[in-house]
Amino acid sequence: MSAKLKSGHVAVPLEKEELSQLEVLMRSCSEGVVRLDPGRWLLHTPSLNLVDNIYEHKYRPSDLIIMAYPKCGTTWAQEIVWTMRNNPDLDHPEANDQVIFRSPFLEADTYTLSRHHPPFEEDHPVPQAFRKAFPQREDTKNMFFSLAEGSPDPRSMKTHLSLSLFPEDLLETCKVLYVARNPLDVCISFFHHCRHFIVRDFRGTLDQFVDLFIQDKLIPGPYLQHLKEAWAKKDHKNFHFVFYEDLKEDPLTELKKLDGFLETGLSEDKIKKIIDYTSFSAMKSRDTETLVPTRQEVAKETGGFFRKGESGDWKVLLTPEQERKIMMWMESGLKGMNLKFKHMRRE
Ligand code: PPS
Repeated sequence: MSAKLKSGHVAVPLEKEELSQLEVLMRSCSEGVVRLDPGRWLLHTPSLNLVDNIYEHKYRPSDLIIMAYPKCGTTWAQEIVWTMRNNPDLDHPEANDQVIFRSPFLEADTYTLSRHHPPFEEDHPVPQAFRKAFPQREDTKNMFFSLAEGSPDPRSMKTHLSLSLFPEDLLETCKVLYVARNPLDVCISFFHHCRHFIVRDFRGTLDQFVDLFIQDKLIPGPYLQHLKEAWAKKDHKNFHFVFYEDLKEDPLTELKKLDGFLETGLSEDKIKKIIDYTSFSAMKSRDTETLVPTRQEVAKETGGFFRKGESGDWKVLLTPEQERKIMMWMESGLKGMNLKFKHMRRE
């Protein structure tokens, strides 16, 4: 049965055959997956109402939405933005709280609603934060989203959903920071992520993962369409498009641009300190346990969530054939767009 979303998208459940193909490789899909059109976005079936909530939410002028396809450096951008806006002197008492509480992940519940995620114990930080914020509430279905709704201004919120799943007037209401990353690196980082996080539970090979990636069969759907929607808005005054590769290569220039966009008015000295504070090694050293279950054996093998934090790491793992497939998919999907990524060649 199809369903119509508040955004106007039509959600159609994946057919049995397609779903079972996916389920074999990605057990988290066992509760059903829907495809939204237009856009071909994919969602876990139990999270449809959450996407409606996100669409209908009243965004505020002081909100900043950090938008990116998974593994493009969203968490890094969250930490940079939150620090620039809330902790420029690096002395905020909540700076060591989990980033997800300071800079909420709008659709995080989509992963924890699944039976692949055991219900949170009462003493887990998420229900504890929820109880503290909403002592009277009995319905605990979308705890992450409720925490995002209730968090104080100015809110810096993360999403992997694409622009078209938000209200049409989003950019007239608040600002959006978009982070894009070389698709070859995104594919490798996503592969490790889906093996690491039990809420994804990928059990296949890299070859199988590459095929799912270029066939747009990974939740939240097609990376190239995600990029297209963002690229179309790149000149909007409330939209700031940044490349992961540029942040790595020249963080000072990128953070100065961000300072202008966010209107934070920080001195070069403060920006330099924030660059050190949000470097890969600094963030990895502050990293505490993830809030959702992970496979420790994968973390040991790969380095965990803060895995490598490099550009061009795909060269180590992708075979020439896998690289060729991704390049062909990119060339045809991004045809006619002047969107170029760095570190796309082996030399
Ligand atoms: S998620 O789970 O989709 O939200 O992941 P996301 O945060 O978007 O991306 C994770 C990748 O970003 C790397 N990362 C960083 N790179 C450079 N500097 C800093 N500070 C940083 N923090 C996170 C992280 O290591 C993942 O990339 P890979 O290539 O897997 O290392």
